[in-house]
Amino acid sequence: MIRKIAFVEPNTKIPNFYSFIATPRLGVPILASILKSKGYEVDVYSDKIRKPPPKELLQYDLLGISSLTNSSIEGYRYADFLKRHNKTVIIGGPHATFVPEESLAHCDYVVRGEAEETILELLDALNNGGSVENIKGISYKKNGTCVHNEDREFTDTFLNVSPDLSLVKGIEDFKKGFINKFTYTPMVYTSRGCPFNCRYCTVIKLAGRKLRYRDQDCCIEDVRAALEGIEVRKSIMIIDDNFTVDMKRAKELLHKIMKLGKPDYVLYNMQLRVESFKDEEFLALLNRAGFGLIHVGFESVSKESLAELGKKLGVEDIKFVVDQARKFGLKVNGLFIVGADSDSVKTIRDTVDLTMELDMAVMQLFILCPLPGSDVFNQLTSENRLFTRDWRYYDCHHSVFFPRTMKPSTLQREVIEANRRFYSHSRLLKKGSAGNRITCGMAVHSMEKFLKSYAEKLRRFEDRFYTKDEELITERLQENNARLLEA
Ligand code: B12
Ligand code: SF4
Repeated sequence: MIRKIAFVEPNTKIPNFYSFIATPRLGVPILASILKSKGYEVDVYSDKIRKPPPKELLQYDLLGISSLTNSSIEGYRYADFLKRHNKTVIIGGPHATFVPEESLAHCDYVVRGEAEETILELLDALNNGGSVENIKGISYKKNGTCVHNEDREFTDTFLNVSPDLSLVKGIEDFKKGFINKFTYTPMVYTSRGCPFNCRYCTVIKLAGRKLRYRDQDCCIEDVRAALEGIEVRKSIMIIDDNFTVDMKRAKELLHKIMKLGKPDYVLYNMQLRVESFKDEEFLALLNRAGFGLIHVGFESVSKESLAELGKKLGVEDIKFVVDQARKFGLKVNGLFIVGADSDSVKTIRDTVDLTMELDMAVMQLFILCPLPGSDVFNQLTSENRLFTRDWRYYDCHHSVFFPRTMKPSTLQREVIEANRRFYSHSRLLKKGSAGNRITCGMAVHSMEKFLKSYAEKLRRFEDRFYTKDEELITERLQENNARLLEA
């Protein structure tokens, strides 16, 4: 009989931009809250908060592992250990959803996509000897063959469920820690889904195109809980993929957040699309509600690359956003992606020039990452351009495919250089330099050593795939076995 359940969220050991942000994703705490309400005894482990000694996990009847692509290998390590001790193991989350067969080599069941309903049906079947054949959204093995049941429809079960973060083992002690006090970053979400279709993103496949909105009171309760006990300068992240699809609701929520009140040293941040900056009433509300940094996915300064990535923007939009933000006392974190087929070394340099010229508070320059499930992944796989399947490097910081007009190591080194320029010590020390820039600068500098040594690894095998002008020789791609990095 399964009564005692633990979820584990592994973390990657390779540092990324977010290594300083210590917070569990919300998916597993949501599932844990639902299971607890049904009478199960549930704990959540997050490596970022408290990495469990593997033996501690053996006390549970069933374990659920949640991984992103870059933490999947660490997740498999947990799963293999638990399987060696004959535990029932389920793997779910964004990575397993798109590579269920790979994940099934390490566990009993894979839950694909949203799991609020699936997990209850699966536990019911396991506890009562029922069949799993009709449970939508799961994959499992039958006589050594992988069976993928039909996909599950998007659910509404989560609309008034709050993720109970007290179920995360060690979280209260963690939050009091000298440094953790600063790095623990509460997250709140108010909706799921996104109507857009960026080619590098998997959100619409994970959460759907149609927006599903959580109950507003529930969201505000979550913000209130996030504010509790904060004593130091801190950001609270509103993590909706698209907060402003329903602008009326967005404004209502901001009014309610404003009414909660908050200490001055706490600021909210969220991600917004460029269109939202046209609504000045909204921007004024953001400022009054206490928002500081706004993350904006500009993605590129090149029209061709934008078209390739599925975005309809231009440099004028970037300037417009920065001006509007400044007018309303908000800071901009410009998110850019480089490495698309139309990108050249010049595009990368132009990007950092523009961000510096506009004096953006923060810049995040990502390398195009073919996340399993995305159109970009499917395209690059079909063109045999992925040179590694070591998922640890699929974190938007490492070059994992052959770009068209520069070698992978050139892409890698140009990004390192761009970051060095944007986060140069003189710019970090400049009077008035935003606190956010200093924090992000620390993250960038802490990654540099790893990224440089990665660039060196790329040089071991890339030359034969490029002309002396660094044009990709596509005919040579037949020599690529997608394991070149590992060789
Ligand atoms: C908030 C967020 C962040 C935050 C915090 C993340 C964190 N703590 O790791 C920040 C900004 C730091 C961040 C960083 C990154 N993120 Co992020 N992030 C998100 C976002 C917007 C929300 C995550 C969330 O809480 N979702 C809400 C819950 C409800 O969804 P969920 O976690 O997927 O859980 C559901 C199911 O997947 C399933 N499930 C999940 N786990 C399990 C386990 C079991 C056992 C079962 C049965 C089911 C199950 O059930 C849940 C309920 O239905 C998602 C997009 C999204 N909409 O999900 C991207 C997303 C998770 N991030 C993504 C990526 C790529 C990254 C980065 C690598 C790079 C980047 N540029 O953003 C870094 C890596 C960070 C790291 N940990 O190493 C990708 C992951 C894709 C993938 N295949 O790995 C996503 C999906 C966005 C995308 N572009 O497609 N991220
Ligand atoms: S990148 Fe953002 S806007 Fe584009 S599809 Fe993903 S969630 Fe939607």
